[in-house]
Amino acid sequence: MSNHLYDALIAPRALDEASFICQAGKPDLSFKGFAENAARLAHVLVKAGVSPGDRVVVQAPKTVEMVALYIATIQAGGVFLPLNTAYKTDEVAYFLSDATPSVLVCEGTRQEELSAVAGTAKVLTLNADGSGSLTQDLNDHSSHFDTIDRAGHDLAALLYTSGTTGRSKGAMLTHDNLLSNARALCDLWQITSADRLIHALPIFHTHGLFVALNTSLLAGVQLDLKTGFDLDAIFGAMKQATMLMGVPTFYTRLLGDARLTAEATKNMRLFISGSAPLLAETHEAFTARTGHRILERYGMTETNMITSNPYDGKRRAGTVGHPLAEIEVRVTDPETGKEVPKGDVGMIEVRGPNVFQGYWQMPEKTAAELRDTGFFITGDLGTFSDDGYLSIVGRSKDLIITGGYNVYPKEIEDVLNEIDGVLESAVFGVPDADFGEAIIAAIVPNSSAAVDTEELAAVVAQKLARFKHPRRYEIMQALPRNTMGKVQKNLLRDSYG
Ligand code: MCA
Ligand code: AMP
Repeated sequence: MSNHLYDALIAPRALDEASFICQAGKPDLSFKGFAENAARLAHVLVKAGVSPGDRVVVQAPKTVEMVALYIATIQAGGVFLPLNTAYKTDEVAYFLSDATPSVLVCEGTRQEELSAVAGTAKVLTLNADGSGSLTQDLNDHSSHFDTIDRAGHDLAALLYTSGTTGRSKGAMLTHDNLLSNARALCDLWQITSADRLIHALPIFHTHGLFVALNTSLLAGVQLDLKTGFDLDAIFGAMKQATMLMGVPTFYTRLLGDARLTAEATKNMRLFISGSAPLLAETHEAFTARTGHRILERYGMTETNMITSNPYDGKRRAGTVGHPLAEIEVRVTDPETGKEVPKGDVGMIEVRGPNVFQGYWQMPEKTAAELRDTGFFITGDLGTFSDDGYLSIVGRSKDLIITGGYNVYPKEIEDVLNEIDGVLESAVFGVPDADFGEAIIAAIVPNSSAAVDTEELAAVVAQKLARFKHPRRYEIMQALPRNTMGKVQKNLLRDSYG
């Protein structure tokens, strides 16, 4: 009997009484207590109808119980599919119809609206305080569960990532995709059981879910689970912690607080940044204030982590470092797919044990982005320095990254274009001191109609998660286009940034 991921993450510490995870308002749990709760939850999942390979969709507040549910799904042979808690019912309905899960776990307050779109999935609830139908009879179940066999090539997770066509794609990630990456990161970042991680990221994306949790479980790190990014909580936690993983917004917000000093961070060993570009000036300002060099790394939902600045060597601001162990990165000409000379800018492609198996039920999209040779075409443009540091210099995909969340303009434009009185729209990102980029929508009304921006905002609010809402609407007579008729978003960015 073997389960590739579970056996590496949980089995070695299943009897360990050392403290593992804490969350305000809840008793601390040891590794053993955590593993037992995960086993009980695995029984609940099986009772609810989860068979090996079934998807378990979770849209629930961040809790210790949700972390255990992730492990329970793996132990029960299921495929974990977490969703951003900000997604509206329309958005969740798409994921449910595409992934056809056997179980949906959601917050009690949303049970009714989500049950209406859940199809045949059994709906269970999990609330912010850990209560709900998922956990209510937990102690009736055995703390032992006969782990379901799963090989390295079996699916462990399906993570949706939005696309340039506006339709989200489910990235199929195997047990080995996740485990190989966690191993590479633990080795490189020298993560050990002496570490304590401040976990303030959401657990529905790769960063907070896999980079943070899988490495912590693998190395036996203590987890200080925070439900969100709160400066008071972070400064309090830094006294005992050794590591923080965050998006650039974490670091600009820390820098905006006078409490950020060398003294306040003296117990910390490592600050990691990723998911969006960290400005070189943020990097330098952080060093000046604390003496710590932030370690920036680069990854994607489809690939987990790809490159990282070195632990011991020079952490170079404005670069994302070197490829991780066993991962190949090449920079190619987007037209020919041929590698370009070092120093030239091209498409970043990646191959290795980290690369996903393709998009769920989308063979054409998979074929377009995953070459027969195993190289995945990231859509990011980059260049290697002579000494092998990769810098990301742009994106060939029309994508906005706001506070570490990816937003594809097409999805918002589709909603706007449907509204009466809107002839066409163009959504673009402009620099923002807090979120890195902020969303703006340019609207061209029908000649006969006058559009009311408040009405536009109301429709968008009903259909799309808050982080996708344009911060501003600009009404114009026509969109700037090039001779090919393509909207020139760079001109819009220049005018309205
Ligand atoms: C919150 N709001 C946002 C965002 N977050 N708007 C745009 N972009 C956002 N990211 C909205 C809120 O709903 C609120 O709206 C208003 O902005 C102010 O919220 P605030 O309280 O200041 O925000 P927050 O709750 O403190 O959240 C900011 C945050 C959070 C901490 C940066 O967005 C966050 O945790 N981001 C991390 C995302 C992440 O994990 N990315 C990893 C993806 P209102 O005023 O109307 O209430 S994985 C990935 O990208 C790859 C694989 C990788 O390499 O890691
Ligand atoms: P996602 O599709 O949500 O997994 O986001 C992945 C994208 O985030 C990548 O394709 C990059 O464009 C971006 N990204 C991740 N890490 C970094 C980084 N350190 N610097 C710049 N962009 C990054």
